[in-house]
Amino acid sequence: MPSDTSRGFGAPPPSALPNIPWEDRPAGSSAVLWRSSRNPIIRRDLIERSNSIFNSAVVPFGDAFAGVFRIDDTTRVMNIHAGHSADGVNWTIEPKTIEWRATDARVGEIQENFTHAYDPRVTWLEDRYYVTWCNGYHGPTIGVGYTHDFETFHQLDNAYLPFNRNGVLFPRKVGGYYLMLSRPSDNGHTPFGDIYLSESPDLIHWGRHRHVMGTRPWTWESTKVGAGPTPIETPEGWLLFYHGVLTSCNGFVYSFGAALLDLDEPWKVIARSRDYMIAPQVPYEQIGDVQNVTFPCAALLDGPTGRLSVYYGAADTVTCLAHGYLPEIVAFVKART
Ligand code: BMA
Repeated sequence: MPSDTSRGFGAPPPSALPNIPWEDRPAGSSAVLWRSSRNPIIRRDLIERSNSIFNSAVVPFGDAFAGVFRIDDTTRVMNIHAGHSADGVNWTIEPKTIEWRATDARVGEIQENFTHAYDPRVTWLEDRYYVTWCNGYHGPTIGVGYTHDFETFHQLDNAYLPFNRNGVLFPRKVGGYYLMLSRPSDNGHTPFGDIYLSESPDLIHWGRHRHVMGTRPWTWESTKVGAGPTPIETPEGWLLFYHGVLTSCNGFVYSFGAALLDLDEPWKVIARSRDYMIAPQVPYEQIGDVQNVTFPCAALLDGPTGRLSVYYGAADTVTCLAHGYLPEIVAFVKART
């Protein structure tokens, strides 16, 4: 637990993050994002009865870091757990799953049907950390909840009808509404998927759904795309890391890149990288419970230096880090759009 609780309890995370987990670009590399030499930073069996820890979300919290982690247990139930870290690399993860307190009796109706919770995102919004995740309710849909302290968690209603995945909140209202990206899907390993944007006055009722972006034939993102970390506000637009999937003769291949969305009308894409930034190319991304998966769910930014660190799941088994510089990432997105 962070010793200084003056931040993280009701105060926004700082834009300067001098303690961001970081490694310089390796000599001789020209990659826009490079992998941490400490990968995988979280091994699959960090806690008891854990089969795998991946596709997880991290935020600054106090003088340290907190997160919500996807853990598939040894029964292969998918659920989410809170965790803390002083340096963003070495994590202490709660052995118990998050116990959601219903914000009203009707939320209890959806809790009675718990089947699974996975692929969390965490977003500082107004005065608290919101968590969105893939919540099983007659199939996958998007669960929404919040916490002030990563100890007590409160659950709101699901955002959408099933089937939906990859629900990602914007970190502020735009045009007077809360905004969320999502990817309508099917009840299986969905062989399609575009990113949509929905708006809400209260984080409960979602509507005015707009198409944001779809697939691109004959590329790394030809089968489906899905939003990754919370969009990052830049003067050039909202920077959205997203995963793209192609179907090879051995199944799905999950890579990731980024796009820039209009600041005021984020359903409009300003630029989008033709090339992926990370694709499964090293053993811990290629070999695991699901081969060939790199799946980003969170990013940290040190504003003054532009240093940016992305947390991504690898091969549905472990959690990894990659690093880059925000201005270079934006330039990469705009260079070959
Ligand atoms: C998606 C989700 C992700 C997973 C990916 C690859 O449908 O289940 O959690 O990383 O498939 O298996």
